[in-house]
Amino acid sequence: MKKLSPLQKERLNYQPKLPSVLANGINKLVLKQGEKTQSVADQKEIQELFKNSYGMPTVTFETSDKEEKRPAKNIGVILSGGQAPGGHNVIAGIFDALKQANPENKLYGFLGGPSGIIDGKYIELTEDIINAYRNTGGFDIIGSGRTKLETEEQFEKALNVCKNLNVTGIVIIGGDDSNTNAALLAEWFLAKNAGIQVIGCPKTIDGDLKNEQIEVSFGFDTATKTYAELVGNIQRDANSAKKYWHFIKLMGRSASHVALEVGLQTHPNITLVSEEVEAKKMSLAQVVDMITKVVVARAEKGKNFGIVLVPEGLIEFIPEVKAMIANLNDKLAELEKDEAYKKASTDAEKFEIITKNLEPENAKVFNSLPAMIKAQLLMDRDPHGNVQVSRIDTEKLLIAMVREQLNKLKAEGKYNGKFSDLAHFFGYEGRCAFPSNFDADYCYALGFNAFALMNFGLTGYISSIRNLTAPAKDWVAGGIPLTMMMNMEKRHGEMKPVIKKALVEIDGPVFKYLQDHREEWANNEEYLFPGAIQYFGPSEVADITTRTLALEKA
Ligand code: FBP
Repeated sequence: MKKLSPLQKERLNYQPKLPSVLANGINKLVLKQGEKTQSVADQKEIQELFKNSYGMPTVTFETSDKEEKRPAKNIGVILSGGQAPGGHNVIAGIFDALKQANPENKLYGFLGGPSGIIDGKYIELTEDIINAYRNTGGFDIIGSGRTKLETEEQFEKALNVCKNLNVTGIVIIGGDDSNTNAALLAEWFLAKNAGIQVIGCPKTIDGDLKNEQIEVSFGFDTATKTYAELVGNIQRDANSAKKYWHFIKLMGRSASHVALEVGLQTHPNITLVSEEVEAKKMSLAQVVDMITKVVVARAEKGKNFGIVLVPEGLIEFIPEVKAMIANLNDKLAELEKDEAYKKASTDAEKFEIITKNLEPENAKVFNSLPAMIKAQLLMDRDPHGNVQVSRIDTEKLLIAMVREQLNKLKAEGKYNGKFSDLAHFFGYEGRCAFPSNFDADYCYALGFNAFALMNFGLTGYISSIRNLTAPAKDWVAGGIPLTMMMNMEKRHGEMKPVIKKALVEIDGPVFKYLQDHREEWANNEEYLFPGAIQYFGPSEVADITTRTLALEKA
């Protein structure tokens, strides 16, 4: 028997809350169809690519007095992409719903992400296994991976594995890219008349898989609370010692929801928001200027310390850098076959070849960056074609550029402060934390609901639990067609159907809150100290969700 920490033991006993409609019993559910749907953009192209699964209606559940037990079935589950707190509870929710529907039902977990279903690597998830993981963080119950499911060969293999196990339904728990995989697989199974359903679940700490019906992706609540605790602690330290400027990069590959939410929970001196930088077409120099002004203003008041939050994806949102990266992505794809590039053994040699291949204005931007950042930009893309921004030291780039600017100002007699910097990156620290009560409940409900969608024979849907600022009993359960969230985007140099990312809306209430307060936060020490996530105690401490959700739903 493995040793458990006291909190581990306590959390295993936590009973997640379900919306009343689901708590009444899986076999008492009735399915209500809503409006037929359209994709968010590029309707013609998406309809053409998803002939069998395009345009389906949204659905919600209600309860009836009659019970209806369906024949036994086997279901498979896949954890896909980056870890997010609550994944184990999604699986526990699926398992409990499935066993409640029919004790003969079986749940298989495909190991190591989507590759598990291709390679036929799986385990049967039993009561004992599930019980050891309830309300815990991490994805270690079955592991995760980033394999992109998109080729005919992969689909064929997945079909064979499912046939062998008599699996007639797969739940894919993932972010935008993984749910794009789910949509492609659902469509392919329909086209082949394979009789295998696919249901997605909205996961990602980044918080960018959301829309009217998907109010938040799971993990965002816990991850942002974890980072907010750390940022709060650093603020207290900075305000005590009064000698460091802390530049803190926060995870969130593309959208700045994480940085913005943490900013609202802690009130640091500066919170950068990538979407604002892009909307205002700011250059890197202008971003640096904005930070430098605050550093100088605070120094004039004798405050040589402060906190800057930097969203992980910032670099890709600075228009000049974004254009350069797009050009670089295309060129790197071509250079994969170039002998001279393949043979280049030093960074300097690679930079030279890249410089020759880029458009002149992009080459200029590329070469304006420090060698460390240039080398990081050349690292492998992830399987979905994304730059791995978690490995780019944007916070260090900003520190170096702010320092340079301050040195110039000092030489001109316009700055007389002291700039001692510290760089931090919080990302992996938050992805496997014990899920907050909100995430524990939300995830369990998402999983339970995913099985309910499957029990009604649906495919190509994502599990949707709404009305999340209300008590869990009043949450609304249903499903959204995956194609409704799709548009066409360039990936690996080709136009592909993908789920559209939800970026921070700079005319939305969350960003507006920051905008209304940032001057005050820049100049003063309005720091908030959220402290550690509380799992027990008063509901207004232990059960509250994010400022983002509260402001969006207000
Ligand atoms: P998902 O979109 O798969 O949820 O992952 C998001 C994320 O946590 C990003 O915030 C981060 O940039 C990335 O994963 C890191 O990826 P990896 O775990 O492969 O290093």
